[in-house]
Amino acid sequence: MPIKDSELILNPDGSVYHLNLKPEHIAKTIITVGDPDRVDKVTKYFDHIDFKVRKREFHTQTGTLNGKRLSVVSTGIGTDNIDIVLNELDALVNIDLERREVKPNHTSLDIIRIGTSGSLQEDIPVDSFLLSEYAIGFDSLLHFYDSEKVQHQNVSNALMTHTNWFQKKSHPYVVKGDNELLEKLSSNQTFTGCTATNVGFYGPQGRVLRLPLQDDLLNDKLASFEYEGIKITNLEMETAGIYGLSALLGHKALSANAIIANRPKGTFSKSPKIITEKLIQYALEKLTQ
Ligand code: R1P
Repeated sequence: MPIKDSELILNPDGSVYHLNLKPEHIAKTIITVGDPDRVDKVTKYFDHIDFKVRKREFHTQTGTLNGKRLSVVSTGIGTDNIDIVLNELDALVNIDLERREVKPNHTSLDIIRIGTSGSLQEDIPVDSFLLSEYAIGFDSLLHFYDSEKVQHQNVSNALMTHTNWFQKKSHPYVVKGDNELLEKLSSNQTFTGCTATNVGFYGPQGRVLRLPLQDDLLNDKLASFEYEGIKITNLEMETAGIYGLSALLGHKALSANAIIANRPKGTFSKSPKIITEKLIQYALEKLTQ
């Protein structure tokens, strides 16, 4: 049975609905960034750019660097956008868009997030690089999929006990990044950690401007959590969605974070653009070696 028009939505030119891409427009290695303007900051290092398109917060460029074909796609902020980006990228390689049928042979993408993040640990300073071995989603995205098999439930159970988790918040889900990509991007310049992905930037990440929080101590409890060597290192807004959907769809994913804030110390990088630029250079070098 072909996938219905209302489920797999295509634009009149045959491109996927939000990303505006056709299969030939993307590489097998995809770098995701949050900010649409960060796409140029990655592709300016390319030897050649052969495709560009932009719609809403989704800006894509594809080209080559050192003979490797790469696409850079902006996701905007949040795992709600990640649902769109991951499903549409997967459709481009694993669904025959004309016949509206899942292809018999699966294609796996390498998906590398280059993003910014705040450290929860005093000893992971601003202006450092952190690779996410695990991610914990405080959003509910993965629970809408048949996803128990990719979740590390023992870790989330321990976390809920440790934090005395407020049940009206979504049930945290724990997912893992890809080991090969982690090894490829690791060096003595990187920390490795477990990234907490949250549904907002202010209250959900413990920031108080005018509104009191349900739990003032949540960030401290996240920072002191430890389960079988897993410690929560940093907070951002996309990684758990990327890891969860990649695991379900059969893609390899890794999130690389430029640490621009240290929450326990209350400090913010003096040069967030520079450290993000350095992470872009670092990731491109590792990916094209
Ligand atoms: C919040 O300012 C945004 O910055 C972080 C968060 O995950 C969120 O998307 O990542 P990016 O710099 O990749 O957007």
